[in-house]
Amino acid sequence: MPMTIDNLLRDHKQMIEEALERLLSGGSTPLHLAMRSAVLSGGKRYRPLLMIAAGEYFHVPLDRILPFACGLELIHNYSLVHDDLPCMDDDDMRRGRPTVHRAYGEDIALLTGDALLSLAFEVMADASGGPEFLPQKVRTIQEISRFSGAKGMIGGQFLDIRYIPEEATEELLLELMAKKTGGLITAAVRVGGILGDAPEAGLRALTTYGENIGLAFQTRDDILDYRQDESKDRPFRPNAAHFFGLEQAKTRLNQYIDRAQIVLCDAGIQSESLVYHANCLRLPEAEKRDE
Ligand code: GRG
Repeated sequence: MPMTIDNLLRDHKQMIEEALERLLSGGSTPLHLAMRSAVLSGGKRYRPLLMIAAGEYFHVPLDRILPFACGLELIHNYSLVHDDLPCMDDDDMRRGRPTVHRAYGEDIALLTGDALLSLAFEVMADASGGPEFLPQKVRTIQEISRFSGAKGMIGGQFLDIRYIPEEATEELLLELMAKKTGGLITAAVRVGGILGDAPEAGLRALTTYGENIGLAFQTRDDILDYRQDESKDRPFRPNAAHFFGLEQAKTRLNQYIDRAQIVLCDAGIQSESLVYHANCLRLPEAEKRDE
């Protein structure tokens, strides 16, 4: 029976879940329980799936890519734990459950994020592959460090917490989105390409694809949050639907997705999975009609 894209993604997701469970299986202290609860709580695993999709196109074996896919997902989960803290977004619920600081306390939540970040780098550094793999491994870890740190996700979060709607410019908002959300997403596809020795042109195309998917991801999230955010009793957070208006934000979302797909096509990268991951970001029909 031919493998459908849904079956392929289900298999990859299961493989990621099992690997994450293995990585988090030791220990029974509240810190260990909180780490498990933070990660093994039903995330979509969008970033590791993207990495695997990009890697597969360039013939990277799954066992080679898995430590980096898990590392990136651990970094994403640490960022969610810290982002939910009272000093950041102050959220009570995540993935339909109490946030880590709500369930375990702020002190444990802080340490949970720290420990997940350290574990991510341990897992990636431990990736096996022999001496000839070392330069590629170092380059991959460099990429992930850069896109998750002050030049990437954390830099974007910094712009987010300092955001003043009345003073915001389009350039600032796009930089914030590209770094905060686009950082890890761009890293995911680039790492797939790097592990597969993608040629420079291929890597450039993957980067532009990732950048557009990153902007699409955050724009979509902002559109879905828009009405809800307005009713929240808290300082107004950066939101593309608020900045551009709901209609223009919807147009932009489609443009980002289209651009991501066109750049792949222009580079001759015929990956059904990468096209699928971009299309996943289109709005649900009900949201399109509700205007
Ligand atoms: C505070 C360290 C620190 C970083 C904050 C990524 C980030 C930077 C904050 C997360 C909050 C947020 C709204 C980010 C925008 C990206 C986003 C919508 C994240 C949620 O990602 P999903 O939908 O979540 O992939 P799941 O639950 O599926 O993993």
